[in-house]
Amino acid sequence: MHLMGLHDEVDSALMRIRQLDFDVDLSMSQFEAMIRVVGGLLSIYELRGEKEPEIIEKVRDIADRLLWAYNTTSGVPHQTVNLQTRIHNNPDWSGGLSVLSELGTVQLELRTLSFHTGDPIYDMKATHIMSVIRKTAPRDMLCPVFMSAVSGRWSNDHIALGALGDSFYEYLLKQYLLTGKTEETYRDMFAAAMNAIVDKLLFHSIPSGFTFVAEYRRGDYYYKMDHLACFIAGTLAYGAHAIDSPRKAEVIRAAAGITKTCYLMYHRQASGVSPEYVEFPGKGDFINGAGYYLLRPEALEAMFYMWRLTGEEQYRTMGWEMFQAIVRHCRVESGGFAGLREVNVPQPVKDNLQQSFWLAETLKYAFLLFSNESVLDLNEWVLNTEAHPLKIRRRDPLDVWRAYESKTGQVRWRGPAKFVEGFEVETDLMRQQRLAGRAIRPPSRDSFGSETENPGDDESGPFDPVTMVDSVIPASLVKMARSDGNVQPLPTQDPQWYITTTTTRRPAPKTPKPRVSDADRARAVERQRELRKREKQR
Ligand code: DMJ
Repeated sequence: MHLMGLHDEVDSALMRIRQLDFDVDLSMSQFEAMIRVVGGLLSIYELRGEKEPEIIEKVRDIADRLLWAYNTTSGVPHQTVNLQTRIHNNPDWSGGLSVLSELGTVQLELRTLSFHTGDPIYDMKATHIMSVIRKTAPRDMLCPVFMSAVSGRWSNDHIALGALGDSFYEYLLKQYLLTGKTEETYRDMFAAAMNAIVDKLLFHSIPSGFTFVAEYRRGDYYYKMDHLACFIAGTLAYGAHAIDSPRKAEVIRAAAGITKTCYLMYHRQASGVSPEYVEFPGKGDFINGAGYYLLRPEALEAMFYMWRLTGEEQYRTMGWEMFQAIVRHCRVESGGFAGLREVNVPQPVKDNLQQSFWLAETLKYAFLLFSNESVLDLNEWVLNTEAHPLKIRRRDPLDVWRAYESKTGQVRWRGPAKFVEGFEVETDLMRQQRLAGRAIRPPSRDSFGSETENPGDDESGPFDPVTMVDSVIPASLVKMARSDGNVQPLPTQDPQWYITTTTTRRPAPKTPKPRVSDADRARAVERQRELRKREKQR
């Protein structure tokens, strides 16, 4: 609405947002809430000139609740979190594991939130996940789609650019772009993934030569492409250009091929709307997999990036045909839009749901495809995975600390940071608790500055209090410990900050924490609820 100049509508939406109460007994996906709610609110805050602190307070309220899901042994977040009870977990369908596209797609939002609040906790949580990934990722950066939140290790060989994997690859590039191309580690990770996608996952169907990206699992290729995977065309083309890859021409050619196939996924259906996924049996031309359409944006997203990059009219022509088909079949007479149950029929039946990404993404990409570039300058803005624009800022990773210091006066910025490799780091409080043989409880927000990184997982037993990966912490809070466990004094004269770049995991204590039974936990939650109710009544 803001990009379209509908400012009165934005005003009234913000009025409602101010009234939202996030203190509800409701479990939700921390990732979906992060990219939609946190991302959306940060975006409108920035687009309107960063003058409404109450929006940031709202974001902070929900983000702090979502961060409970990050209280795991590895620091890799669980999928689901309850906004009130703090209970967080990974559901059964994923075998109790965390999902790559979720844990790798919160960094733009959390780092932007740190910038605006001056509180580094969000940034640290986000970059910590990237460190866990980097430590165990294959050299080509094609990472399996599931990771254990306990060990921080991958759990199978399934590689996908569609469901479960997609936006992880998008955020490798966009993390590099968001900080004004200052963090080369993300450029390198993206470049590795980009090259591997083109070298290992890209195919051309027989006989028609449709370009597509396959999945890989159980030691073999699976020739299937999700509608979700169409985003990779835009990401590859935009990325090759942004990092000025020596393989730029080749990558843009591959991206153009994928974009064309995504168009054909629409064009070849009786309704003109794409199915959820297609299969290329034996690398043959595609046939429909699941035939439903959820109002997804990725094909129009590809058209948008290809148009911006090449200026070739064909992308507007294809996009217009797709957009018209969607509007023709998905518009609901009484208002709004809905998905379709089966697309390969002339008159598809609607489902009963308007996904929020229809407004945030699909319509936005369609609008931007036909707008002047000045409506959204990609030199100034990066679109998060839900297409909410976030402002590009050249950033020193220490800026969040400086801002925190100047705001609270709690720590003083005087000198350069000390980069520490091969050390474990622990704060005084961590040390005291370790020596006393006590597991550290997850910190409350108030305890920031003493215990922020890698809080223990209250559900999966004791955690290693001295593991801290690629973090920035003020020297005043640090004791150094070598990996043999002997605590050493600070090794140099009075550095103000420590940045750890590696860590050695200390074996978890032998004596397991007494397990709390499900019944006990349920009783405790019930008790809490009762107390809160009484509190409210009072
Ligand atoms: C959106 O929520 C985001 O683009 C996400 O990254 C994956 N897919 C949906 C829309 O299809």
